[in-house]
Amino acid sequence: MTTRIAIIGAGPCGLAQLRAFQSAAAKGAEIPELVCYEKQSDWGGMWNYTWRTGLDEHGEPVHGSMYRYLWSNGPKECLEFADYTFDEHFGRPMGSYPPREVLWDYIKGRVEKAGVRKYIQFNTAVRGVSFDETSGQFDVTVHSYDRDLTSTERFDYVVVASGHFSTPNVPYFEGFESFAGRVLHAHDFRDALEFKGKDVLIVGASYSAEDIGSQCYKYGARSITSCYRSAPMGYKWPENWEEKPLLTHVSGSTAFFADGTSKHIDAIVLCTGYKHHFPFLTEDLRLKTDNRLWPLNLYKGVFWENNPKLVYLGMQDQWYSFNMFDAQAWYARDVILGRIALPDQAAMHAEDLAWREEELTLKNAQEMFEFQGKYIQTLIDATDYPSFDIAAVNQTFLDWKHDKYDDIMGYRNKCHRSLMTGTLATPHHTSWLEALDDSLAAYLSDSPQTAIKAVG
Ligand code: FAD
Ligand code: NA7
Repeated sequence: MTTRIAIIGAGPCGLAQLRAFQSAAAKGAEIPELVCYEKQSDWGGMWNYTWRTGLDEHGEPVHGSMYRYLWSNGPKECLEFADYTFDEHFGRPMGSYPPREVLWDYIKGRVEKAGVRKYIQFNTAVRGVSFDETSGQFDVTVHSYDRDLTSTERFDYVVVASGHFSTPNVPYFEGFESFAGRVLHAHDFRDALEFKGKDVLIVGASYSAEDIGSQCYKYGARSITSCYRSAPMGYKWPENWEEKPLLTHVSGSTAFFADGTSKHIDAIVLCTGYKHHFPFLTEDLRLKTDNRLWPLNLYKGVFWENNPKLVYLGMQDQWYSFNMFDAQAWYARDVILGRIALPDQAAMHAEDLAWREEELTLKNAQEMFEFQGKYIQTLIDATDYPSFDIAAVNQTFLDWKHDKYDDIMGYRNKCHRSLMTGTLATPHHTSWLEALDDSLAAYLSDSPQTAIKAVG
C-alpha cells in the first residue's frame, strides 16, 4: 500500500515539506502520496496578507497576524532558500529588507516552479487528528468549506505545519474594561494609519513591540510609549518614543506604570506574543511549549518522541526562518523515505534534553542565533539540502543587531551580501522611513517617481 502523508498548512513550513519531497522525486525517488490541507484560499501562510481580524469568512479564527506596511524584520540574506535564490527569482539585486508582498512573491516562486500546488486542498481546515494503535495510522478529519463537508481519511504520517504566531497571548491589566480607547492585540493590528495623531501604548518588548511601534511612528502617531516586563528593548528611540517599565493599570485614558509615572494614552497594542495552539490534535499528540529555541519532546526539533510518525515543523522561536524550515523538512523527508533511521525513544529524548540544557546556558542574542545555526547545520549535514555557510549567516545576524542599535529607524536601509550567491544587495530607491507605499510594484520600480506611477 502507498504510504500517505498529511501536511497541515501551506505556509513556509508546509511548502518546504512539499518541495522537499518534490525535489527527491525529481532525482528519481519514489515518494509517498502527499495531501496538504490549507484552511485559507491561497498559500504562503502568514505572508498571505488578510485585512480580516477576529473571525474569517467561515467563522474560524483568522490565521494572519501580519499587517500592512510590514517589511522583513531581518536581512533577507539570512532567510534565503539554499535551493532557490533571490537572484533566481527576481533576476536582479534589491534591498536587504523587502516588504511582505515581495517576500510572498519569492516564497510562491519556488513552489510554482516545483509544481506542488496540485497536492494542496485549499479552503480545508483540519479539525481532528488521532492515532489508531491497531493500524498504526492517523485518522485526519477535515472540513472542506467549499463543499461544506466533513470527512476523515487515514494517513501513515502527519506533518504539523500550522504555525505558532496566530493565537494571541492576551494578558489583563486593571482598568481595561473601562479604558477610554481601543485595546487590541498585535494579532489584530493591521493599519498604522489608524493611530495617526494618537498617543499609543505598546505593551511588550520583543519583535512585535519594536516593529508595531516603529510602524506607528512612521505613519504619524503623536507619541509612542512602550513598556516592558523583563527588560527594555534599549534602542535609541525617536524623540516622541518613551520606554517605561510595565503598565500597572489604566484609568479612563491614563496609563500608570511600575515606576509610579503615568501618561495620557489613546490606544493600547498588546504585543505580548502568541501561544502554540493545536486544537485539532488529541492530547497524546499535542506539543505544549512556550515560544523558545528548544521546545521539549521533539527529536531533532521535529519528531514527536512518543510517536515519531508525527512531525512538527517550525515550532522553535525564530532567528532563522525559511532555510531552517527547509532543513527540518528535508530531514523529516529522509526519515520518512527510510534514508535516515531514528534511534530508540530513550536515545531521542536524551539528545533532546542535551539541546535543552545548552539552550538554558544561552546568555545573549549572538549565542542564540549561533545555537540555532548549529542545530540547522546538524540537519543539513544529513541530507542533500544544499549546504550553505552558517557562520556567514550568523555574522550577518550580528551585523544586523549592530545596525539596529546604531539606528533603529534606519537599519532597513543597510545592504547585506547573499550567502548563497555572493550578490550584494542594492539600496532601495527610498529610505524605509520615507517609503510609505510597500507594494511589490513600488518596491521593484527603479525610482520613487516610477514607483508612484506604478501604483497609479
Ligand atoms: P504560517 O506562516 O503561520 O503558516 C501556517 C499555515 O497553516 C497557514 O497558511 C494556516 O492557514 C494553516 N493552518 C493553520 N491551522 C490549520 C488547520 N487547522 N487546517 C488547515 N490549515 C491550517 N519571519 C521572517 O523570517 N521574517 C520576518 O520579517 C517575519 N515577520 C513576522 C511578522 C509577524 C507579525 C509574524 C506573526 C511572524 C513573522 N515572521 C517572520 C515569522 C513567520 O511566522 C514565519 O516567517 C513563517 O510564516 C512561519 O511559517 P509556518 O509555515 O510555520 O507558519
Ligand atoms: P515574542 O517574541 O514571543 O515576545 C513576546 C513579548 O511579550 C515579550 O517581550 C514578553 O515579555 C512580552 N509579554 C508576554 N506576556 C506578557 C505580560 N503578561 N505582560 C507584559 N509583557 C508580556 O512575540 P512577538 O509577537 O514580539 O514576536 C513573535 C513573532 O512575530 C516573531 O517571529 C516576529 O518576527 C513577529 P518577556 O520578555 O517574556 O518578559
